[in-house]
Amino acid sequence: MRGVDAEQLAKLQENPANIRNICILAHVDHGKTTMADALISSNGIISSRMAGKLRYLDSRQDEQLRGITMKSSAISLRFNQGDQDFLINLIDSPGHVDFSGEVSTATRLCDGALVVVDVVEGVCPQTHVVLRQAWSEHITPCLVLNKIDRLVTELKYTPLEAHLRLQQVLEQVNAVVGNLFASGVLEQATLRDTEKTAQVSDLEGPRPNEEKMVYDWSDGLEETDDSNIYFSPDQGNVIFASAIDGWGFGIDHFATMYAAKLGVRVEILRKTLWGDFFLNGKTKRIMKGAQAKGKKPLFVQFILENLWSLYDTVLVKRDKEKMLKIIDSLNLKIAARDLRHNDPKVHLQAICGQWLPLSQAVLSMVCQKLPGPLQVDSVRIEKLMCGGGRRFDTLPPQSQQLKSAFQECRSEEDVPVIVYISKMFVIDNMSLPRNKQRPLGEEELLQRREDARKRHTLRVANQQQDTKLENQSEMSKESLETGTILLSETTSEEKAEEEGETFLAFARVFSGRIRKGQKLYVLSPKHDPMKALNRENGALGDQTVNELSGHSLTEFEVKDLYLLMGRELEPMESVPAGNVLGIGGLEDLVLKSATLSSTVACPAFTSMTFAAAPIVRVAVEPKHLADMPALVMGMKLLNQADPCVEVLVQETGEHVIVAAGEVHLERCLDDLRERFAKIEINVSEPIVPFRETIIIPPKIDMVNEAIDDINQIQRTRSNISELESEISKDGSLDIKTSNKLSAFKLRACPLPEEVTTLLEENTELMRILDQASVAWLSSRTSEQDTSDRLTCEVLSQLQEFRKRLDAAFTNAGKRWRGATDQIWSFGPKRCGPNMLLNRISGYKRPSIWQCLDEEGTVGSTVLREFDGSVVSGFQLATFAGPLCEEPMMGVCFAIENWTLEEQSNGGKFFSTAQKTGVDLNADNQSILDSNKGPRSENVSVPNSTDSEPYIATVPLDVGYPSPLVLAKSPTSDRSSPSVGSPDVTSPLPQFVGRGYGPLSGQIISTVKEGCRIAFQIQPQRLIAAMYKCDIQATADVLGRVYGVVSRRDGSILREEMREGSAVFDITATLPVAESFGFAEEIRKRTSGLASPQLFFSHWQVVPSDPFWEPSTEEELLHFGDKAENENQALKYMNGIRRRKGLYIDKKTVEHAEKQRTLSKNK
Ligand SMILES: Nc1nc2c(ncn2[C@@H]2O[C@H](COP(=O)(O)OP(=O)(O)OP(=O)(O)O)[C@@H](O)[C@H]2O)c(=O)[nH]1
Ligand SMILES: [Mg+2]
Repeated sequence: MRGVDAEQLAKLQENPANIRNICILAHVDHGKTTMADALISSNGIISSRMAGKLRYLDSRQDEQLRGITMKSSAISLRFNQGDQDFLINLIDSPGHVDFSGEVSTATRLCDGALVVVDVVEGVCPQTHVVLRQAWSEHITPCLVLNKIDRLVTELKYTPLEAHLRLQQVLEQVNAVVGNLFASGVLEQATLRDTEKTAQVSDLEGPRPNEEKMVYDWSDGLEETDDSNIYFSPDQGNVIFASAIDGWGFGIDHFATMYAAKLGVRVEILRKTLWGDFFLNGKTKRIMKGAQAKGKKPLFVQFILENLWSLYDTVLVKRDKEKMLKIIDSLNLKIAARDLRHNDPKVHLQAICGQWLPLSQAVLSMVCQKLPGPLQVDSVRIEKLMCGGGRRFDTLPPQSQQLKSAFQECRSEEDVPVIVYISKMFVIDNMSLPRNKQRPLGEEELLQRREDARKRHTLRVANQQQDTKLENQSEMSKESLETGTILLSETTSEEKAEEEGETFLAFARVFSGRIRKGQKLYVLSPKHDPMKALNRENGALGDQTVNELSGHSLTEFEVKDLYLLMGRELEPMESVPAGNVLGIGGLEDLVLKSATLSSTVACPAFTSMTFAAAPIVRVAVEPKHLADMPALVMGMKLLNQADPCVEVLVQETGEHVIVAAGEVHLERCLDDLRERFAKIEINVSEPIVPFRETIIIPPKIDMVNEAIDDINQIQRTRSNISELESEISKDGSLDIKTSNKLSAFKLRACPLPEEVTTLLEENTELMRILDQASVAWLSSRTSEQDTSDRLTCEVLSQLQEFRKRLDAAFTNAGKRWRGATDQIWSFGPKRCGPNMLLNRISGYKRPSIWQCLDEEGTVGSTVLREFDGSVVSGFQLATFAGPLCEEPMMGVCFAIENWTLEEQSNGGKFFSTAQKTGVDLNADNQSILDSNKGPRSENVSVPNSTDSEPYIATVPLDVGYPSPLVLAKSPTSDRSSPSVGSPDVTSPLPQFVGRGYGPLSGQIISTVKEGCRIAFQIQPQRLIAAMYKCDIQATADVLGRVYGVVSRRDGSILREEMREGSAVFDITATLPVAESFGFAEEIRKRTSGLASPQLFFSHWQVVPSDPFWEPSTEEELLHFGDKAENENQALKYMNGIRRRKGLYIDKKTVEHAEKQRTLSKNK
């Protein structure tokens, strides 16, 4: 029988002071859902006997089958403490690494979290992840040390050993928190420092502590108070529990109990019950130093020993008499039905459930220690409101005022409504309240009875008239038939409605009250409150909405609101601020997450960060081609229903699903088959991403013999394209465009490892840098300052990135000196782990770092024409390398010379590069002038014989925004992906290079081709994506685990025996390409005793050369002349090439002649 109904909960929703929005976070299988069961049973939603067995919040069939949670789901509970009623909106999250996206969606809506740790397994990888997630979302965590029963029953620890173990686990967790705290403080300190110096330099010029050359990183760490961030039982933020047996307690419970018995004050006991204190029997005083004196700590004496003896009596000795005594002494009332039960576990659970109810302990901690919606951290609000490194004070004043709406969390009519949707989820229509049979009231029952009676009498009367009906006319028969048909039609419609699926938004009201029929805006991430407000002020209200709709905001009417009750939903008329809810009718407007608001001044919330990036891809196709539309539709729905999956159509036309891991992929495919597309599908082998790179030529061969001189250049000669090119002995390449107007000298070399790692880690910064640099260039011309929109934090991060890059280059040796300032672009996508360097002696282009420098420190700013085309060529080359068209990584292309001949009227070409530049500093005005028309008279080219100067135009390709295109460029290339000036319809004849197409296009393809050839000159390698893999296994299955790991080309990094147990913690790495079925195989081979957790860790070069053939005598001797089987890189490469339909250099028939001869002889 349910203890609380929806009306009561709705009433509780009105009092934000007594609302707690919390989520349960932990590593996989540490007992989150089991604990949620215990909490749910306290509200009578499930019986306490079924708690732990039912796993009520795992409502999907596959969740129940596999025993893991796959999605986060919410339930609202009531908790009564003293004279106060609390509303707990509880969200259970999955712990499996593949579903960590769901954790992000849960934490975003909460103010507090319960972090559960299995005391036997201790802190595991996902525990780190969830703690970091809670930290970065600024939500307060509390700790539950779970599965303490395992210390008694499985590990057979004594209470003293168990106490030690609990201390260890607590220390482990606090170490993680301490690290997070320290890094947070240091970040803040650096930020403060940067801000301070920036302010001072603004005022005075010279920096105050320039003489202080050594920065003390621990600055600020000591003065910041960290006492309240740690978990400590005496602070009341730790619960000791066994979710499966339904018990749990905090120190407070025992402190109050023993205070009366021992005559000691509660506060003293609270401080001493956990820790190194003991009770001196003689003096009856609590003393310090239990360990040193070999005494039992209070925690052992007063708590653990009692628990241990209960377990011993009930489970081991099964001593019923003693058990009854214990029940009596604890003053418990156990139902006779439970006492009669044969299973001692039932006795134990009945006793513990009453003595130390888990729900009581956990929920009272939640109410006391976790913040409610009224105490939302102000830093958190600012972070939520400002995405993309934007500063809070750059938001328009109306938007800044909304901060107080967040903090006050009011729900009166005049308060703006702000709702955040963190994910969309699907439920089948059957679970919608409108399709559910609700229990009938007494009056309705009477009415129905009356109706039935009437129908019966009517039927009897009809039967009597049957004979007359036989003579009825045809027409009336027909009408009767149509009537039935109509009737059956409506029922089939209803059936379809019941069978379908409905999307609901998983959301939280942060301010105001959302109600049915209300009109709200859906704000897309691109929504800029400033723009919207300007428009609203400038024009009529309705018009603005129409103008903006479809761009960044859409208006909609709220249709259905639901209270989320786990597997059930309760319809609501309105929901006030501070609550979690479900919203219907948004499937066409919201893809995955969104912000809803009643005011356009509200900025879109910062997007969520996902801990696991999707990495496993498969291509899917329908079994029957006619089902293609269903597949496309199904993929769309799948994308919407899962926060972490990506679906895309590749250039090849393949429909691809990208999932976070194997388990996630399997769930996605099941959903696609059974829920969204409802068709049979074929699924390709997993597509694993690879990267291509080059290395420094190896010094030894495959049999460890020194290589004298392998001439790599020989091999690439045959591949060289029709473009005119020449490879010189030092490994550089000279290449000319097909019209011979421009020539390049370039060279490829591997980037130092440290640099590649830096680039890889700072993709987001590089993107911001690129945008800022483009904005900087455009602000030179349009004179609007855009740089101040970057927060100090981002600016200091960028400066730091530059410094670290510089240091990495310096460490790498002389040849890299000054490379940081020569960076032309990163690639692919302008923010990848490859670099284009400008080593052209006469070309000093504006540095990419210039946007960070103070005004006035700008160096040379000559931007040469076609600069953008060179960058585009580089982007294309790095996007798909020559090995198997996978992106490049860790490659540096240095352009050492670039000549650009100028075309004269008579078709003669002349000029060197330096002459065709635009000095942005000196000629700023001229450029501005040139903006007014296609050709400028003001800008002249020295030595130019052409009467029509073309240098004032800067045609920029891929990625440059249109303001940079200073004039309508006659040289713009229409074939390049995003040329900034769309109104150029045809290139002017003089810029078309002798029938070979526009020059900018030729430069793009020449640079691209040049980069590819330069890459091929060097020894090439594939880079494989690697998983890190954590396995916990007992000693007896260790050998089998190692067997499976090594068979799949994995390597063991670490192996540690856990103290006091026979369990080993193994960390290994494994290529993603070899990982499919790995978890399953390990589980099978070890009979389920070991189960690995895989998560993407890094990229690693495959050591073998994909083009290697045995050449030296030793190699031939060792491998024979066909050594393909040995070559892992070749296998990977051919696999990818085959999938992509590229040419493979492989004989399909080995001994064709022999076969023919054989058949002839037959
Ligand atoms: N011995 C013991 N087992 C427990 C306890 N709590 C949970 N379990 C068991 O641990 C297993 C995992 O429990 P779940 O509650 O599904 O764990 P979870 O954290 O929700 O797992 P995911 O949602 O998949 O991350 C189940 O078999 C539970 O019966 C406990 O306190 N003691
Ligand atoms: Mg679970």
